[in-house]
Amino acid sequence: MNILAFAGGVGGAKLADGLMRAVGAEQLAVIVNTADDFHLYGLHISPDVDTVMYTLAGIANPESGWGIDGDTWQNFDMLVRYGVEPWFHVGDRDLATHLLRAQMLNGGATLSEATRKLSRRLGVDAFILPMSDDPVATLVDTDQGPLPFQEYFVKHRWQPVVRGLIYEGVGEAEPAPSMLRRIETADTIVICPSNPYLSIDPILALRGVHDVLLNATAPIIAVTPIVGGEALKGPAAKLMKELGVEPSAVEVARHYADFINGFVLDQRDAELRPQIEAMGMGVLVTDTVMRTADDRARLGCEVVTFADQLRPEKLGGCLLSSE
Ligand code: FO1
Repeated sequence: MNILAFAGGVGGAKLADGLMRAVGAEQLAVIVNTADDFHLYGLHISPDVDTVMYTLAGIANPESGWGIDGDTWQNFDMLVRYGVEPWFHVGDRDLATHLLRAQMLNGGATLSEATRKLSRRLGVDAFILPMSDDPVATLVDTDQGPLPFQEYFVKHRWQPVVRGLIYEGVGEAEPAPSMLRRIETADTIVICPSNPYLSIDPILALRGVHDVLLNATAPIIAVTPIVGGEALKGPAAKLMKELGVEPSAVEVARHYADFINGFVLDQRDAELRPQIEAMGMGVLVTDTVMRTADDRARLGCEVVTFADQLRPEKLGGCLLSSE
């Protein structure tokens, strides 16, 4: 059983963790958005990659979902003392990741090589693959003018009204090594409950990815990031409204409809099932809200089992018992 997940920030990392618990780390590869990456103090910050890596290593901050549990902010205080007005919080432990990544990148390693080394050293056996080794940067066109992604998201707390999104560099960027082959050979592909526009679309926009998904033999399952018209975390619902799309699980399913075979809908939205089935895909209705590690594992297991029902020859997959 070989599971390939597409993920962005916190929601995606949680389901990736659930899939890892359900099938075992060796069976899981996670392709992670890097269009949120940026440079700060000369360091390459890769927030979504780190969120997935820390989550799978079991050291993510449980409250925020990003950063490291129990981290401290001495470097932040020192930056303030130097007269800097920092708006992006890099914890002291998190800083070690950025220092080592910078050392590896400056020594000629690619982002995917650096990620492999860092995640291995944190004891992560799942394969974490940044979507590209080339720079791609989301530029958010807002009512306050164009904003680099982290300025929109963190500095302005996603309050500016969004008019459009540009994934700068995506046309020239190569998908990460092994990514297209992994899509072709996966047994199951899972689009995690990440923001479709900010986290998943940059991956889909890379050359060849959409076509390979269209031709993939594996069942492709998307899990809703929208429940009851609201995002569980972050700006997905607000962004959808601002882009003229109704913030609803139906619209998320429609967004992916040309290449997915199955959609996981939250039980609070069960009445939307017929509308999604009418798009020609299978629907699993369940509790998609992941508060605890057990919730993640349960959802991971349900997604894997659902995928198995969508293929002609059953492979099984979930290692967890279903008591
Ligand atoms: N998100 C915030 O809202 N404020 C921060 O200061 C912040 C710092 C930060 C540092 C390292 C890291 O890996 C992630 C961090 N995030 C922070 C989260 C991150 O910027 C966003 O959640 C993602 O880019 C969106 O997926």
